[in-house]
Amino acid sequence: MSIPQERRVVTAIPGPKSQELLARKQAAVPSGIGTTLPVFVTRAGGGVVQDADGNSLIDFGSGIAVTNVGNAAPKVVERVTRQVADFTHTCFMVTPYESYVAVCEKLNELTPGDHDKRTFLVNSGAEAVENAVKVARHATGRQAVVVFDHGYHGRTLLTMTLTAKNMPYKHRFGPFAPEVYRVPLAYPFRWPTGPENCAEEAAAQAIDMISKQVGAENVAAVVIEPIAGEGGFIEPAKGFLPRIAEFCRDNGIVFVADEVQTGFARTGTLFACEDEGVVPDIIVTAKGIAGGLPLAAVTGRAELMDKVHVGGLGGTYGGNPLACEAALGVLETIAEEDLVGRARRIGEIMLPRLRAMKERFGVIGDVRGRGAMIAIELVVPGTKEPNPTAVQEVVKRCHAEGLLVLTAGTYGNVLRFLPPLVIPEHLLDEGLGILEKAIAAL
Ligand code: PLZ
Repeated sequence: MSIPQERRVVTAIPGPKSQELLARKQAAVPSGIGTTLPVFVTRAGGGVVQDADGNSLIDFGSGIAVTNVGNAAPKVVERVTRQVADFTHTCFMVTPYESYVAVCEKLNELTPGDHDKRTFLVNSGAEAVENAVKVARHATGRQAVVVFDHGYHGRTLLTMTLTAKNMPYKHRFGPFAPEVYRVPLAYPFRWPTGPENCAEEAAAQAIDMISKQVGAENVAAVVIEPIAGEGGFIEPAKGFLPRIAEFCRDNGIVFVADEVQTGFARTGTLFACEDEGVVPDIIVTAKGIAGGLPLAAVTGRAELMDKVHVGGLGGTYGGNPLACEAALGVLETIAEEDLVGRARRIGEIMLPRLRAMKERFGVIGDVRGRGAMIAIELVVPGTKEPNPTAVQEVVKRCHAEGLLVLTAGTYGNVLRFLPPLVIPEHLLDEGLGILEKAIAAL
């Protein structure tokens, strides 16, 4: 790896050069575009991000679960470089090219289920979720869409409506799209009657609400993240997802898995649905698909996808040739470097360390996640009261020490860890040490 795999903090974070750039940002970019950690990046790779002041930070974020194969992964660079010299765009709907088809073939093969599938490509996770809903509505002739508490699906009008949390995603951005209904999610840590009853009770409540308030026969799609991402890395209690999928099957409802954040080896399986053997009718992917080039995909049962009339789906840039080459490079890298195994290994290192910290620190209420999608939920010690202030404190200390961590959660009280799957173990270890010190200092 050409970038030294080491943490190096040589200035305050952010340093003077980053501060200068930050001032320019503030004058040129609206404040609605927030910044988690205001260091300006010059290079990144493996497990580190380098900034304009010569600092090298340990990356526990992967650009929000995108650079699973690492930044500028060799296979991605090689393919994209070749492609950029050959041609940069034709529009696949005008004159097609092979790489688009190759990505779709790969996704049809690799996503859960051995049924006949079709895939089409778009630019972002939100666009892919919107398109999944379009296909489900068209194919079923129904309109209602059911989503879950704590869900996140994007920032466009429809996907913002599908998203659960008001602040910052929906506040003053209404009116919202019609025919969207929200039901409870099996959130084990916060289930009123305890985690052991969570799956069954949450599924029963969700199904009861759908049946009574909407009518199953009016529902086009149920859209769910197999692990809620922005909502706080909530892994639904085991049994919940299969029960909801079964209900969908019994009632002709399209079960849509939003694997935008969980996909591409992140959780220790290629897709998170595989954990409980759930086979979605449509699976939506983005983020990790192309190492950071803008690409997203909708993969679904051929008989649903092929119902839509010619010209009913598409977009100017969807499946851009550079992004498709990147995706092929990503899929090769995942297979050749066994990144599914690497994700599991990361979980095996992180979870015991974090569970030991939970024993030491009452502020850690819950440790959860799978593979390299791990989180801790901070509470007021001795209670389950969300503790977003403690999260902010810990994040500040981690950033100052050169560890890039992200937050999440409906209550803003979750620290989430999404290292690139290629992160060297010594950096993982060092990062956990910094985190532990930051929590101890509370
Ligand atoms: N579905 C499950 O996680 C994007 C959002 C960052 P786009 N999550 C990161 C932010 O604050 O905007 C996401 C997701 C799930 C859909 C999306 C949307 O994907 O590529 O950001 O549109």
